[in-house]
Amino acid sequence: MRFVVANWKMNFLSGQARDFCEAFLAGYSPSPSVTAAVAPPFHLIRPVADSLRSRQVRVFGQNGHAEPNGAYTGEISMAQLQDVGCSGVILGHSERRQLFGETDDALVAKVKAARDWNLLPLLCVGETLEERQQGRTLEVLDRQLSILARTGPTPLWVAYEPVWAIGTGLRAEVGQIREAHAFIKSRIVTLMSLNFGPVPILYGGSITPENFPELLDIPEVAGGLVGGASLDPAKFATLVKQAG
Ligand code: G2H
Repeated sequence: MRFVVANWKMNFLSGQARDFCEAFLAGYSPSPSVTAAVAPPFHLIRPVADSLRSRQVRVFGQNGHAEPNGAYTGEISMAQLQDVGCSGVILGHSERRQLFGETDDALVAKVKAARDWNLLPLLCVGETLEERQQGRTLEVLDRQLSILARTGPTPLWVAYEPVWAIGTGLRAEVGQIREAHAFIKSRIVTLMSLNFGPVPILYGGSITPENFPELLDIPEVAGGLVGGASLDPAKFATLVKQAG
């Protein structure tokens, strides 16, 4: 099974999302060997879920709060994500970590809350350019993954997203991806009892239909978390097809 997840980030108004779904569905046929998901901004979750559900495309949140409700202005809870049709949630994206101060400690509670509300956590990990240049890539991945020792067993997907490859057009090299994915896999096996089966490890960072086939050839890569290219319905349909 392979996995392709669209991370729309803070893009699209209602009409644009409607047009996307229409165009995407015209070029998409479900395959038993691919799980496709779209993570829209909050205001689009319900209409996108309604539109894509019949074709087995899953809908994820891009972030969620650990508390089920309460005085947290501007936040959305895992319960609310589930209520509007999500079956998973992206957690720990580097933009959340860098721009909104999301910490590893906060992610422990978020992963637990996602599990409690039957949302699949898609945990993002990855090093900055400075950390890579300092030879600290595996140390950073180790720290980010160590939260799993505190969450308890959970169904999980992980995305390796080197921060320097996100939205920059710079894609990590095959050797760098292999090394990081193999390390992530070995840490997950140590940190978690794999009661929920093997954990898929996706790559993310400047994926396009031009480079995705080469990425999918890497045995350690179970699929992709796609930002920019996922905003084009034809490109996203192509990426899902390539994974099949
Ligand atoms: C990384 C990725 C999606 P992009 O953030 O999560 O975005 O494909 O634009 O690099």
